[in-house]
Amino acid sequence: MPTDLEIIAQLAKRIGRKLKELDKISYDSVGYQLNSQQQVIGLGLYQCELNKLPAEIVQLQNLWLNSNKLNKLPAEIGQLQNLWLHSNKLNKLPAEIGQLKNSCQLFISKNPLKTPPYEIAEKGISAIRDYSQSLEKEEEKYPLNEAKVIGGVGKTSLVNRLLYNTYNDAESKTEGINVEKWQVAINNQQIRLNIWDFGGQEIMHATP
Ligand SMILES: Nc1nc2c(ncn2[C@@H]2O[C@H](COP(=O)(O)OP(=O)(O)OP(=O)(O)O)[C@@H](O)[C@H]2O)c(=O)[nH]1
Ligand SMILES: [Mg+2]
Repeated sequence: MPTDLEIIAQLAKRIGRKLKELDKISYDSVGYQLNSQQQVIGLGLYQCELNKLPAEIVQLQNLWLNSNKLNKLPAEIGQLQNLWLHSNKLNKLPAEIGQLKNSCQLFISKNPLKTPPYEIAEKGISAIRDYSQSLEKEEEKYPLNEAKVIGGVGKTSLVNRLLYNTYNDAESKTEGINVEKWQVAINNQQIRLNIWDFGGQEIMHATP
């Protein structure tokens, strides 16, 4: 397991920015905050062109990611007390955001948010949780189908274009499998589709 400081060093390299230790993180900080055990408890990445949140940093308490290009959040965001996502490209919040504590502060303005609608998201975690639960109940009424995306280059890009009409020319490689839900109307019938986006590497290991 890399230490928190090693993770910070890797992250700094990946985004090509210097990350400094700071006493306090605020909306335009670029740096990190340590506790007395040298654990990173706060991270600010203002305007860092970040399009994907590294999964390793999700044990943090305070995460400030204002003015980036995030269009997805990892599902594992459990421990946060403050999550600042002002000015990103998020059009949906993962259902796992409902697992955050009700007291977690979420700042989500200036995102092209569709699910949940912005009016719900700004009410906070418990409103988001209620909304995704009611959505799940509603969804259960429709038939569920599965689609598996395997093959050469461009799987994730294809899924993103279909679901979100976005394209990222620096798409990072998919680790494992990423399942995206899509609700689509075909011949006037609502259909639920789970799209399984496989990482190229993993599928090769799994099929000797
Ligand atoms: N020129 C061009 N580049 C593409 C196209 N589709 C994807 N790419 C680029 O090719 C790279 C890999 O695309 P991904 O969509 O991540 O490919 P993937 O099949 O999901 O790859 P793994 O997750 O590693 O299996 C990214 O840099 C994309 O921007 C395309 O149609 N044309
Ligand atoms: Mg991929």
